[in-house]
Amino acid sequence: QEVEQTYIMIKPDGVQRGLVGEIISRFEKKGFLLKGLKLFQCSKDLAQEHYKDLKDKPFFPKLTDYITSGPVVCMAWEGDGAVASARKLIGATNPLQAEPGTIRGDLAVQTGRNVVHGSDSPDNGKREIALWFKEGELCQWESVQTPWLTD
Ligand code: YYY
Ligand code: MG
Repeated sequence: QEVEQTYIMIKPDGVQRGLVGEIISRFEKKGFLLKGLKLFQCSKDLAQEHYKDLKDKPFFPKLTDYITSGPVVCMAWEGDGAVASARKLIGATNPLQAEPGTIRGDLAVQTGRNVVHGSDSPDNGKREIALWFKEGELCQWESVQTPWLTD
């Protein structure tokens, strides 16, 4: 059985505000395994495909404009329970409701500029990683930390 993977993306505001290292660090320190990482300027088509479940929402045009407004940092992180745990590390969609200690709770104030994306299910984790990464962009490797993180 394959290990769960989640797609995490630092949105253009996170990149512009110099929060890339801070955000990556939270997932790295937690103990997930980094499988893919790149700085990337995405097309409107890709942003629309990524957020296709929201295409009928009134904020959809603004959301896709925002995601394409500058480079994003695309990441694939792996680990048991990585999807739900990453959502907890990220915090609530509205940063004013996100708990202190979460990325959005600590680093953002507005839903429309909430600095980071995380997949909401293992199936979407797979779908989104396949959407944002090409063949050969993910690395198969083992971390020396694994025996110190798991029994
Ligand atoms: O998964 P998450 O990012 O926490 O929220 P979603 O409900 O999937 O919405 C995706 C994205 O859309 C959200 O991060 C900000 C934006 N958005 C918005 O601009 N206004 C809303 N009322 C709801 C969501
Ligand atoms: Mg979502």
